[in-house]
Amino acid sequence: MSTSRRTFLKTVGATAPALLLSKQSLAGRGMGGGGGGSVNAPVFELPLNIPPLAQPTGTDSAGRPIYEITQQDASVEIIPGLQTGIIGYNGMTPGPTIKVDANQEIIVRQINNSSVRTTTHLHGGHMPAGFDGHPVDYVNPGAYKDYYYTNKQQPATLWYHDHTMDLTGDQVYAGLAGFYLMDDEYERSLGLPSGDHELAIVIQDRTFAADGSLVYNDTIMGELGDTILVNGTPYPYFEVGTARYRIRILNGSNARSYNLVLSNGARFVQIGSDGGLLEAPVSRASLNLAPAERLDLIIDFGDSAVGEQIILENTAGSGGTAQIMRFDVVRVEDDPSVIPQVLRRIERLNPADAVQTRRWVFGMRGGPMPWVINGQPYNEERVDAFPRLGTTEIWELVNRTGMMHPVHIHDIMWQVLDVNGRPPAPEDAGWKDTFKVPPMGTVRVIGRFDDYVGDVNEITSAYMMHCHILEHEDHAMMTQFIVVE
Ligand SMILES: [Cu+2]
Repeated sequence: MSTSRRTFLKTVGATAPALLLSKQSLAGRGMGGGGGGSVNAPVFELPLNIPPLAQPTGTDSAGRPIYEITQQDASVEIIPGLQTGIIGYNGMTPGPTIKVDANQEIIVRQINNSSVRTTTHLHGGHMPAGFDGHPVDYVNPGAYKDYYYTNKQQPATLWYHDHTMDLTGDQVYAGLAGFYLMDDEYERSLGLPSGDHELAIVIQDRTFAADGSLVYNDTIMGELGDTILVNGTPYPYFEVGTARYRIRILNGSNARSYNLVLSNGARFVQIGSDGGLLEAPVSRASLNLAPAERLDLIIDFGDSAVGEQIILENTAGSGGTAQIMRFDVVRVEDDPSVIPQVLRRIERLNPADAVQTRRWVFGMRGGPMPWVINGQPYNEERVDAFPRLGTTEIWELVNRTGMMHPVHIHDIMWQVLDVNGRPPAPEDAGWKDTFKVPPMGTVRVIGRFDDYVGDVNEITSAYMMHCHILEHEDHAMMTQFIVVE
């Protein structure tokens, strides 16, 4: 590991993907209409990309499957006729989807053949300390790291992405993100839509220069693109039958939040959130989704006619960000799927069991690292909490700024106790790892630090808490904790 003292200067030098991202001013460039962006991305002309499933390449001495993923610079066609430089897992964005069962231990060997140093975090994963992708647990170009994932948790929609010190925003924007989907026998027995009626989509906003290169300005307030990609494709279409579909949605954008609706006015049925299934389905007309949050949804096309086209819209966007993708109803189908009224029992954590309440104030100050927690920017050599293994704590997330911060806590899943003093909405009442903390508001969450302890002398055994607007994270709205015996 690196123990070098971190400077708080954002150095864009040898470690930045400078060749891949053109940092140019957007001033004076018109926002395109329709598809948005400066390059006129096609709208509803390209089919939805489904990333390939990663396959194990072998097993370790304990019989655990090993998945090998290679991080590499690549040139890909995102906008037809143009080449875009990316950094991708296996050279693609999103990377291959890893699919595992809960409690199946695996090794993911991340081989860094890219031009930049990296770390890889499994977002939503509960894994032993030291494998969390700490920001300074660098994997240099030409090196690799075996990430040991125990998957000792409820099945959920996870994702793996870059988490490199100061450069997470740059390197996720450049393409380093992919799905990690967890399942189990119980979930498969529920009768939910499955097979080709089950898909995962990641929504990301990007800006492309006229030559096809990605434009990243590293705006301290949060990078907003003008073009929507779904699974790496601009404004795709997806053909469906007259049946229910299970669709997991990840907001993989650096900074943009979405408010999703269907153009035919139909409602969504939400069955899960960050940490897996809810106790019961929730009918929702619109879906507010902050960066890094996940939704597990049923969309029912059973009442639609063949030929109907239903657009997934974003009422929080305008111009090129007002539309996401289109579902084209192309065939009549029988639908054997069901939506059980009880999905999964959730053990309620009891505030009376909390041994500790910690208060974390998310704020802003002057200078190059303006985003702070409890008045301080992240410092890799400072650990701000040492929760004890097996104990329950309440964390108060206090926002002293005028904008929402999606706060993400690594290691364990949490339950929301209240938002500005009020109980969470049903869709936020399951297990979560990312919390929308409203402007000048407070969210209280409760969690139990089970299974894994770190080493107080080994900083890469710390887990992180940070804002998941990646530019806020990179400009220091991050802290770390080590779980101790
Ligand atoms: Cu933030």
